[in-house]
Amino acid sequence: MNIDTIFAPATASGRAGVAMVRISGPMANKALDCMGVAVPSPRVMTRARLQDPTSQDVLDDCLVAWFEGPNSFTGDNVVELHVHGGRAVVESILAVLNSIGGLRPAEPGEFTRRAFDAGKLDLTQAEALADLVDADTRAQARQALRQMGGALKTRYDDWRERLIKALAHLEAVIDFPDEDLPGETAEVLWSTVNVLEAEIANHLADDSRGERMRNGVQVAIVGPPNAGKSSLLNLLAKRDAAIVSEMAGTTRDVIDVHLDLDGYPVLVADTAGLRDAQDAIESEGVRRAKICAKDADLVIVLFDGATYPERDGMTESMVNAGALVAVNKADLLDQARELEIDVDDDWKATHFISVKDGFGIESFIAKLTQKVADLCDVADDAPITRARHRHALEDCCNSMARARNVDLPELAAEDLRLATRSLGRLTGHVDVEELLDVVFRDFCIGK
Ligand SMILES: Nc1nc2c(ncn2[C@@H]2O[C@H](COP(=O)(O)OP(=O)(O)O)[C@@H](O)[C@H]2O)c(=O)[nH]1
Ligand SMILES: [Mg+2]
Repeated sequence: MNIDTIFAPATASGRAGVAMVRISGPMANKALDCMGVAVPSPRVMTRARLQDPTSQDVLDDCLVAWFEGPNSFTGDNVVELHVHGGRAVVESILAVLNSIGGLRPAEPGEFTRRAFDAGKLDLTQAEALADLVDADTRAQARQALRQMGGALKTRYDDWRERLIKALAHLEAVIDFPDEDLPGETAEVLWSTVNVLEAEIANHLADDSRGERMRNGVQVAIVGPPNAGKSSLLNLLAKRDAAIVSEMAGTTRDVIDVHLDLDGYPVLVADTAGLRDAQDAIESEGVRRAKICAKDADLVIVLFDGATYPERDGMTESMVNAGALVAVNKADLLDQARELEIDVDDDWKATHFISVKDGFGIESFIAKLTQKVADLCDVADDAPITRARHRHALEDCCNSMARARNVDLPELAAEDLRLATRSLGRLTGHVDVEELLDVVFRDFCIGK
């Protein structure tokens, strides 16, 4: 049981219709009492008048919800004060709570930490909760909600249980070498390990899609100066994020803009035009543009229609397998609209667009959206969403591979124990020994 009673606003600060202040801990009901409110029926929103305990001033006429532990988010006694969202109201309530002995302001993440400690959620669900709060797009929110619902937890718990059973088999072989163990024990154990290794490897081979969904797909627009890169960025952003000018070399630094592309999170970078730069600053800009393209998940290579069909060599070198290639200023090309069907091989996969008059933009954006979706959509409903997951799973696979390759069963057991611990780290379970005891108790050793 937590000794401290903590409190904090659960809603963002600033002017709003309603703000929610949460109190969690053994003194939560006492806090209500101090403010002149009788503890209401649990889980029923109840209207109440909060009073300052010293001056008896009314702090707010509000709604109060009472959750009696352990049936609450944190597992503690929890009070939610749904008050009017003005700064003065919230501040005065926080000041009163602070003045009550045994209450203190919560640390960041402390409510969720308590929920984790109380076993209300595992680490992957706690992470998903943070992701849901941070989600900017629908697809991100969907992914976070699935993970919060236990999609990863269920899978990792299942793997861990199976591995612990395999380990228990191995321990039996070690501890009872003279017993008449079922003949297939070793076989069963290693086939379990092999199947698990394959399942985890398959889960890992997702091309980081879940992580990309969480962080946003990095898209870089590159091309020669004046191709219309900044104009394209502004069109995608639906605002004047970058300066557009007929002066070549206007964009010198990388400009990032967050976009919601049909529900998918995208971070588009506008870059300096690729050319042999005129000065040190521009040359640094070109260097950054190249790095940006290299790090990007997707590169939009934009050629200048004013020079079509001549291709700029530096820009051409940026075309990679997944690149989205376009020629801008199609309005300048009389033939361009016919060229769409009759371009030579080199230009086949190219979109002819005009940021100026909108020609080809719709299908260009549709293609961009499709590519972005391909980069973060997973068939799996429980993708890896953090590097932390990836590292722990890789450690687990490495330990299993080592276990298979050592001669002594004692050494193999140690490696399998490390493998279960890696899985335990994912969900926050570390009590491997304890679970082994449980499994062992039920384990048949032929007696
Ligand atoms: N004719 C025409 N001009 C364009 C088009 N898109 C951009 N421009 C112009 O091309 C110049 C360079 O554009 P900008 O976006 O700054 O190019 P950047 O150097 O690649 O970023 C500006 O004068 C734009 O107004 C287009 O589709 N057609
Ligand atoms: Mg520019």
